[in-house]
Amino acid sequence: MNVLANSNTNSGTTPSSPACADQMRHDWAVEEIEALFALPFNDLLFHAASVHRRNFDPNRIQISRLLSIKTGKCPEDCKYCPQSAHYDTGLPKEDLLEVETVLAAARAAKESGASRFCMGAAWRGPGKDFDLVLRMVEGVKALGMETCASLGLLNAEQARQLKGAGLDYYNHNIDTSPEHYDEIITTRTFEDRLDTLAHVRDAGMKVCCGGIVGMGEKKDDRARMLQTLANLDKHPESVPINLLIKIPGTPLEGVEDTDPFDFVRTIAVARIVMPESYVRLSAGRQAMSDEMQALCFFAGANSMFCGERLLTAGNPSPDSDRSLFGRLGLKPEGV
Ligand code: SAM
Ligand code: DTB
Ligand code: SF4
Repeated sequence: MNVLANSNTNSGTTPSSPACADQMRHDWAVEEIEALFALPFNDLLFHAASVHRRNFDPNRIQISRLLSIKTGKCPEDCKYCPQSAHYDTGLPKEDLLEVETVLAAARAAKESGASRFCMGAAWRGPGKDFDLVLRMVEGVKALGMETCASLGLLNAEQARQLKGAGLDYYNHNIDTSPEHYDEIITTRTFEDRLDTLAHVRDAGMKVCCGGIVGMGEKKDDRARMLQTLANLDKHPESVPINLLIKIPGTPLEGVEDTDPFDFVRTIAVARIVMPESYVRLSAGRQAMSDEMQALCFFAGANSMFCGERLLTAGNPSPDSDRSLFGRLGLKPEGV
């Protein structure tokens, strides 16, 4: 199979003037995606970079800022997560933050160059404090920022209420392949997650959905995870690819390290199968070299989280990110 059939050497085109539009496919066979993963690294990166520059300015990165609005004590058993009540990770637990505290953080994020503010809550899904979260969304939207929230499972009504409050994106990851899923989470199913994504779409919000690399999955699981995302009726507008942050106390703390090139391959394949989506280089950047991050950008990553903290885990300092952007000639989107 010629998996390079649609690549060319075109460079520097922008989304408004694609020289050769990439086909938006929703019928990827897993064998095709595995064949992309199996390409020689240089061929894969060349293909992905070609797709990237046909659809985006390759030197612009969308910047989001995360805030944990409710930390810890989560009833779910996600084996990677510092916030699950099932594991002792020593994390200080907090109730829902005050609306004003969240808005002050959003103002600071905007001043530091973030265009999107993402609020995460360690919930199975929204509960009694949901009205306060709706006020947070309204307030962040009124600042002129893009809004995103990650609150766990949603029903149709909750999705409508979030849309009504001004939520632009909802983050809900599939995390891994359908086959590997039960090894990682038992308290909610892969289908539950797909149902939430459908409610988000039906309510008219943009979908932010991706997964994690480095949880002991096989290479085929990465292909199946990306196949699931690419074969959704509509590609998620934003696809976070997280490198597992190994959290002491979680069942995955001792899992084997991922080969950095395999992580870059995952970014590249995501870029090829979802040509118009933002692919986000997400959690795990503290464990990556500058060179590895540069390869991820070349392979098509064009979004990231900036700020010292993700939800509860660390992230590179704003100074080191500024320096990296300067050295690579990258610019934040919207500046
Ligand atoms: N509770 C909500 C949920 O699960 O949808 C929202 C927050 S949850 C922390 C959001 C996502 O963060 C997870 O789906 C997972 O992909 C990612 N994540 C959590 N812990 C991580 C870790 N240790 N390393 C990498 N990614 C992680
Ligand atoms: C996503 O895919 N990654 C972000 C966001 N969506 C909500 C969260 C990463 C969390 C990393 C662990 C922590 O900070 O607690
Ligand atoms: Fe809870 Fe989300 Fe962490 Fe799972 S990933 S334990 S749902 S906070």
